Amino acid sequence: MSIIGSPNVGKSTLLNQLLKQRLSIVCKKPQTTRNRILGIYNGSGCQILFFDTPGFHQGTKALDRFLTEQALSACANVDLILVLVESCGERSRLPEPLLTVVAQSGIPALLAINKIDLVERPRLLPLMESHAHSFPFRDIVPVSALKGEGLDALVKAMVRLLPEGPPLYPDDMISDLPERFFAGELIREQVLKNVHGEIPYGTTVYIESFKERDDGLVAIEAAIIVERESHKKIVVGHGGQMIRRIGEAARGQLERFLGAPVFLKTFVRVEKNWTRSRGKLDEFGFHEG
Ligand SMILES: Nc1nc2c(ncn2[C@@H]2O[C@H](COP(=O)(O)OP(=O)(O)OP(=O)(O)O)[C@@H](O)[C@H]2O)c(=O)[nH]1
Ligand SMILES: [Mg+2]
Repeated sequence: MSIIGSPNVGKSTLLNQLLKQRLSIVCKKPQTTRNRILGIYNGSGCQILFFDTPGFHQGTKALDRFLTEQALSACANVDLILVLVESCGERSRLPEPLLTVVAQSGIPALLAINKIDLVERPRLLPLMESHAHSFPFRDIVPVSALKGEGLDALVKAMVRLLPEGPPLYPDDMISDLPERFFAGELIREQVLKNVHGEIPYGTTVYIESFKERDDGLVAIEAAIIVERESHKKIVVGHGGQMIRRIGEAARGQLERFLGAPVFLKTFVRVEKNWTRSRGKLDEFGFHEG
Protein backbone atom coordinates (compact mmCIF):
# COMPACT_ATOMS: atom_id res chain seq x y z
CA MET A 1 0.00 0.00 0.00
CA SER A 2 1.08 3.58 -0.58
CA ILE A 3 1.28 6.55 1.76
CA ILE A 4 0.50 9.76 -0.09
CA GLY A 5 -0.19 13.38 0.84
CA SER A 6 1.06 16.96 0.74
CA PRO A 7 4.69 17.74 1.61
CA ASN A 8 5.63 17.69 5.29
CA VAL A 9 2.46 16.04 6.67
CA GLY A 10 4.54 13.26 8.27
CA LYS A 11 4.47 10.40 5.74
CA SER A 12 8.07 9.36 6.36
CA THR A 13 7.74 9.75 10.13
CA LEU A 14 4.73 7.42 9.98
CA LEU A 15 6.59 4.81 7.94
CA ASN A 16 9.54 4.92 10.35
CA GLN A 17 7.27 4.53 13.39
CA LEU A 18 5.45 1.60 11.84
CA LEU A 19 8.73 -0.09 10.94
CA LYS A 20 10.41 0.94 14.21
CA GLN A 21 13.42 1.99 12.17
CA ARG A 22 14.62 5.24 10.67
CA LEU A 23 14.32 4.11 7.09
CA SER A 24 13.03 7.22 5.35
CA ILE A 25 14.66 10.53 6.15
CA VAL A 26 12.62 13.15 8.00
CA CYS A 27 13.02 16.91 8.19
CA LYS A 28 10.97 19.84 9.38
CA LYS A 29 11.33 21.33 5.88
CA PRO A 30 9.00 20.19 3.07
CA GLN A 31 10.07 18.12 0.03
CA THR A 32 12.34 15.83 1.97
CA THR A 33 11.46 12.50 0.36
CA ARG A 34 12.38 12.19 -3.32
CA ASN A 35 11.78 8.55 -4.18
CA ARG A 36 9.17 5.93 -3.71
CA ILE A 37 10.63 3.99 -0.82
CA LEU A 38 9.52 0.47 0.05
CA GLY A 39 9.26 -0.35 3.74
CA ILE A 40 8.34 -3.89 4.80
CA TYR A 41 6.24 -4.15 7.97
CA ASN A 42 6.17 -7.52 9.72
CA GLY A 43 3.44 -7.69 12.35
CA SER A 44 2.12 -10.68 14.20
CA GLY A 45 0.88 -12.93 11.44
CA CYS A 46 0.96 -10.29 8.73
CA GLN A 47 3.26 -8.51 6.34
CA ILE A 48 2.36 -5.13 4.87
CA LEU A 49 4.37 -3.47 2.12
CA PHE A 50 4.41 0.31 2.40
CA PHE A 51 5.56 2.82 -0.17
CA ASP A 52 6.60 6.17 1.24
CA THR A 53 6.33 8.84 -1.46
CA PRO A 54 7.42 12.43 -2.11
CA GLY A 55 4.90 15.05 -0.96
CA PHE A 56 2.59 15.95 -3.82
CA HIS A 57 3.24 19.45 -5.19
CA GLN A 58 3.11 21.04 -8.59
CA GLY A 59 6.48 22.47 -9.57
CA THR A 60 7.74 22.59 -13.13
CA LYS A 61 11.42 21.66 -12.99
CA ALA A 62 12.49 18.18 -14.10
CA LEU A 63 13.07 17.25 -10.45
CA ASP A 64 9.59 18.48 -9.44
CA ARG A 65 8.03 16.49 -12.25
CA PHE A 66 9.97 13.41 -11.15
CA LEU A 67 8.69 13.81 -7.57
CA THR A 68 5.10 14.15 -8.75
CA GLU A 69 5.46 11.10 -11.01
CA GLN A 70 6.77 9.11 -8.06
CA ALA A 71 3.79 10.13 -5.94
CA LEU A 72 1.30 9.39 -8.71
CA SER A 73 2.84 6.05 -9.67
CA ALA A 74 2.29 5.02 -6.06
CA CYS A 75 -1.44 5.25 -6.78
CA ALA A 76 -1.28 2.29 -9.15
CA ASN A 77 -0.72 -1.41 -8.60
CA VAL A 78 -1.36 -1.29 -4.86
CA ASP A 79 -4.24 -2.77 -2.87
CA LEU A 80 -4.81 0.22 -0.61
CA ILE A 81 -3.90 3.89 -0.51
CA LEU A 82 -3.31 5.74 2.74
CA VAL A 83 -3.90 9.47 2.40
CA LEU A 84 -2.25 11.51 5.12
CA VAL A 85 -3.28 15.04 6.17
CA GLU A 86 -2.47 17.16 9.20
CA SER A 87 -4.99 17.85 11.95
CA CYS A 88 -4.94 21.65 11.70
CA GLY A 89 -3.96 24.46 9.37
CA GLU A 90 -3.47 24.55 5.63
CA ARG A 91 -2.37 20.91 5.32
CA SER A 92 -5.44 19.56 7.11
CA ARG A 93 -7.25 20.03 3.79
CA LEU A 94 -7.60 17.11 1.44
CA PRO A 95 -5.14 17.41 -1.47
CA GLU A 96 -7.71 17.64 -4.29
CA PRO A 97 -5.50 16.80 -7.31
CA LEU A 98 -4.26 13.69 -5.53
CA LEU A 99 -7.77 12.62 -4.58
CA THR A 100 -8.79 12.88 -8.22
CA VAL A 101 -6.04 10.39 -9.06
CA VAL A 102 -7.11 8.12 -6.20
CA ALA A 103 -10.73 8.24 -7.36
CA GLN A 104 -9.73 7.42 -10.94
CA SER A 105 -7.57 4.50 -9.78
CA GLY A 106 -10.57 2.83 -8.15
CA ILE A 107 -8.25 1.63 -5.34
CA PRO A 108 -9.76 1.78 -1.83
CA ALA A 109 -8.42 4.62 0.28
CA LEU A 110 -7.96 5.15 3.98
CA LEU A 111 -7.43 8.55 5.60
CA ALA A 112 -5.13 9.17 8.54
CA ILE A 113 -5.23 12.53 10.26
CA ASN A 114 -1.74 13.09 11.64
CA LYS A 115 -0.17 15.33 14.30
CA ILE A 116 -3.11 15.01 16.70
CA ASP A 117 -0.65 15.84 19.48
CA LEU A 118 -0.92 19.44 18.24
CA VAL A 119 -4.72 19.87 18.56
CA GLU A 120 -7.40 19.49 21.17
CA ARG A 121 -9.49 16.36 20.72
CA PRO A 122 -12.88 18.10 20.27
CA ARG A 123 -11.51 19.74 17.12
CA LEU A 124 -10.91 16.41 15.43
CA LEU A 125 -14.46 15.21 15.12
CA PRO A 126 -15.72 18.00 12.82
CA LEU A 127 -12.62 17.55 10.64
CA MET A 128 -13.20 13.80 10.39
CA GLU A 129 -16.84 14.36 9.53
CA SER A 130 -16.11 16.91 6.86
CA HIS A 131 -13.48 14.65 5.23
CA ALA A 132 -15.85 11.70 5.38
CA HIS A 133 -18.36 13.78 3.40
CA SER A 134 -15.80 14.87 0.83
CA PHE A 135 -14.47 11.46 -0.16
CA PRO A 136 -15.58 7.84 0.27
CA PHE A 137 -12.70 6.84 2.55
CA ARG A 138 -13.06 3.29 3.88
CA ASP A 139 -12.00 4.50 7.29
CA ILE A 140 -10.58 7.60 8.99
CA VAL A 141 -8.03 7.21 11.77
CA PRO A 142 -6.52 10.02 13.85
CA VAL A 143 -2.84 9.44 14.66
CA SER A 144 0.33 11.03 15.91
CA ALA A 145 3.16 9.52 13.91
CA LEU A 146 5.67 11.34 16.08
CA LYS A 147 4.31 10.06 19.39
CA GLY A 148 3.20 6.69 18.04
CA GLU A 149 -0.46 7.32 18.97
CA GLY A 150 -3.28 5.63 17.07
CA LEU A 151 -0.94 3.39 15.11
CA ASP A 152 -2.44 0.14 16.40
CA ALA A 153 -5.86 1.27 15.23
CA LEU A 154 -4.37 2.30 11.90
CA VAL A 155 -2.69 -1.08 11.35
CA LYS A 156 -5.93 -2.84 12.31
CA ALA A 157 -7.86 -0.81 9.75
CA MET A 158 -5.28 -1.64 7.09
CA VAL A 159 -5.27 -5.36 7.86
CA ARG A 160 -9.05 -5.34 7.60
CA LEU A 161 -8.96 -3.66 4.18
CA LEU A 162 -6.00 -5.46 2.64
CA PRO A 163 -6.43 -8.75 0.78
CA GLU A 164 -4.82 -11.85 2.24
CA GLY A 165 -1.87 -13.44 0.51
CA PRO A 166 1.45 -15.12 1.18
CA PRO A 167 4.29 -12.87 2.43
CA LEU A 168 6.37 -11.58 -0.50
CA TYR A 169 9.58 -10.96 1.45
CA PRO A 170 11.48 -12.71 4.26
CA ASP A 171 10.38 -11.39 7.66
CA ASP A 172 13.80 -9.93 8.48
CA MET A 173 13.88 -7.77 5.37
CA ILE A 174 12.97 -4.12 5.76
CA SER A 175 13.33 -2.73 2.21
CA ASP A 176 14.37 -3.79 -1.26
CA LEU A 177 16.53 -0.74 -1.82
CA PRO A 178 20.30 -1.15 -1.54
CA GLU A 179 22.27 0.14 1.45
CA ARG A 180 24.01 2.68 -0.77
CA PHE A 181 20.67 4.34 -1.48
CA PHE A 182 20.06 4.82 2.25
CA ALA A 183 23.66 5.99 2.68
CA GLY A 184 23.03 8.80 0.19
CA GLU A 185 19.76 9.67 1.94
CA LEU A 186 21.38 9.92 5.38
CA ILE A 187 24.00 12.30 4.01
CA ARG A 188 21.32 14.38 2.24
CA GLU A 189 19.37 14.52 5.50
CA GLN A 190 22.34 16.24 7.15
CA VAL A 191 22.55 18.74 4.27
CA LEU A 192 18.84 19.49 4.81
CA LYS A 193 19.38 19.94 8.53
CA ASN A 194 22.53 22.07 8.39
CA VAL A 195 22.21 24.19 5.25
CA HIS A 196 19.42 26.73 5.19
CA GLY A 197 17.36 28.36 2.46
CA GLU A 198 16.88 26.97 -1.02
CA ILE A 199 20.21 25.18 -1.38
CA PRO A 200 19.15 21.72 -0.08
CA TYR A 201 16.40 21.58 -2.72
CA GLY A 202 19.05 21.79 -5.42
CA THR A 203 21.29 19.26 -3.71
CA THR A 204 21.59 15.55 -4.22
CA VAL A 205 24.08 13.01 -2.99
CA TYR A 206 25.76 10.60 -5.34
CA ILE A 207 27.56 7.63 -3.80
CA GLU A 208 30.71 7.24 -5.88
CA SER A 209 31.86 4.17 -4.03
CA PHE A 210 30.58 1.90 -1.25
CA LYS A 211 32.90 -0.87 -0.10
CA GLU A 212 32.66 -3.30 2.78
CA ARG A 213 36.21 -4.13 3.75
CA ASP A 214 37.29 -7.51 5.14
CA ASP A 215 37.85 -5.98 8.59
CA GLY A 216 34.15 -4.96 8.70
CA LEU A 217 34.67 -1.28 8.05
CA VAL A 218 32.48 0.30 5.37
CA ALA A 219 34.28 2.84 3.19
CA ILE A 220 32.00 5.33 1.46
CA GLU A 221 32.86 8.11 -0.97
CA ALA A 222 30.02 10.54 -1.57
CA ALA A 223 29.68 13.53 -3.87
CA ILE A 224 27.33 16.23 -2.63
CA ILE A 225 26.05 17.72 -5.85
CA VAL A 226 24.90 21.35 -5.95
CA GLU A 227 23.60 23.59 -8.71
CA ARG A 228 25.97 26.56 -8.47
CA GLU A 229 29.49 27.61 -7.43
CA SER A 230 27.98 29.95 -4.83
CA HIS A 231 26.13 26.98 -3.30
CA LYS A 232 29.32 24.95 -3.19
CA LYS A 233 30.99 27.70 -1.15
CA ILE A 234 28.18 27.54 1.42
CA VAL A 235 28.09 23.74 1.64
CA VAL A 236 31.88 23.60 2.04
CA GLY A 237 31.71 26.47 4.54
CA HIS A 238 34.42 28.66 6.01
CA GLY A 239 37.61 26.63 6.10
CA GLY A 240 35.59 23.49 5.30
CA GLN A 241 33.62 23.81 8.54
CA MET A 242 30.17 23.02 7.10
CA ILE A 243 31.17 19.96 5.08
CA ARG A 244 33.00 18.62 8.12
CA ARG A 245 29.92 19.06 10.29
CA ILE A 246 27.72 17.35 7.67
CA GLY A 247 30.23 14.51 7.27
CA GLU A 248 30.60 13.90 11.00
CA ALA A 249 26.86 13.85 11.67
CA ALA A 250 26.20 11.65 8.63
CA ARG A 251 28.92 9.21 9.65
CA GLY A 252 27.26 8.71 13.04
CA GLN A 253 23.90 8.03 11.38
CA LEU A 254 25.50 5.69 8.84
CA GLU A 255 27.22 3.68 11.55
CA ARG A 256 23.91 3.29 13.37
CA PHE A 257 22.10 2.28 10.19
CA LEU A 258 24.75 -0.12 8.90
CA GLY A 259 25.78 -1.42 12.32
CA ALA A 260 29.43 -1.12 11.31
CA PRO A 261 32.25 1.41 11.56
CA VAL A 262 32.21 3.78 8.61
CA PHE A 263 34.95 5.70 6.85
CA LEU A 264 33.21 8.53 5.01
CA LYS A 265 34.78 10.82 2.45
CA THR A 266 32.58 13.65 1.17
CA PHE A 267 33.24 16.33 -1.41
CA VAL A 268 31.10 18.95 -3.13
CA ARG A 269 30.67 19.06 -6.89
CA VAL A 270 28.85 21.62 -9.03
CA GLU A 271 26.54 20.37 -11.77
CA LYS A 272 24.90 23.47 -13.22
CA ASN A 273 21.09 23.31 -13.12
CA TRP A 274 20.96 19.52 -12.69
CA THR A 275 17.41 19.77 -11.27
CA ARG A 276 16.22 20.98 -14.68
CA SER A 277 17.79 18.16 -16.67
CA ARG A 278 16.15 14.79 -17.16
CA GLY A 279 19.49 13.35 -18.28
CA LYS A 280 21.25 14.49 -15.11
CA LEU A 281 18.45 13.05 -12.97
CA ASP A 282 19.02 9.68 -14.63
CA GLU A 283 22.75 9.96 -14.04
CA PHE A 284 22.23 10.61 -10.33
CA GLY A 285 19.97 7.63 -9.86
CA PHE A 286 16.50 9.18 -10.11
CA HIS A 287 15.00 6.27 -11.98
CA GLU A 288 11.33 5.72 -12.68
CA GLY A 289 9.57 2.91 -10.98
N1 LIG B 1 4.00 17.34 16.22
C1 LIG B 1 4.10 16.40 15.30
N2 LIG B 1 5.02 16.51 14.32
C2 LIG B 1 5.11 15.52 13.41
C3 LIG B 1 4.28 14.37 13.45
N3 LIG B 1 4.60 13.58 12.40
C4 LIG B 1 5.60 14.21 11.75
N4 LIG B 1 5.92 15.37 12.35
C5 LIG B 1 6.97 16.34 11.94
O1 LIG B 1 6.64 16.87 10.67
C6 LIG B 1 7.83 17.16 9.92
C7 LIG B 1 7.76 16.50 8.56
O2 LIG B 1 7.81 15.11 8.72
P1 LIG B 1 8.16 14.12 7.51
O3 LIG B 1 7.92 12.75 8.00
O4 LIG B 1 9.49 14.46 6.93
O5 LIG B 1 7.02 14.54 6.49
P2 LIG B 1 6.78 13.98 5.00
O6 LIG B 1 5.32 13.98 4.76
O7 LIG B 1 7.51 12.71 4.80
O8 LIG B 1 7.46 15.15 4.15
P3 LIG B 1 7.99 15.11 2.60
O9 LIG B 1 8.89 13.93 2.46
O10 LIG B 1 8.74 16.40 2.49
O11 LIG B 1 6.79 15.06 1.74
C8 LIG B 1 9.01 16.69 10.78
O12 LIG B 1 9.54 17.79 11.47
C9 LIG B 1 8.33 15.69 11.74
O13 LIG B 1 9.01 15.57 12.97
C10 LIG B 1 3.30 14.26 14.52
O14 LIG B 1 2.55 13.31 14.67
N5 LIG B 1 3.27 15.31 15.41
MG1 LIG C 1 8.95 12.22 3.48
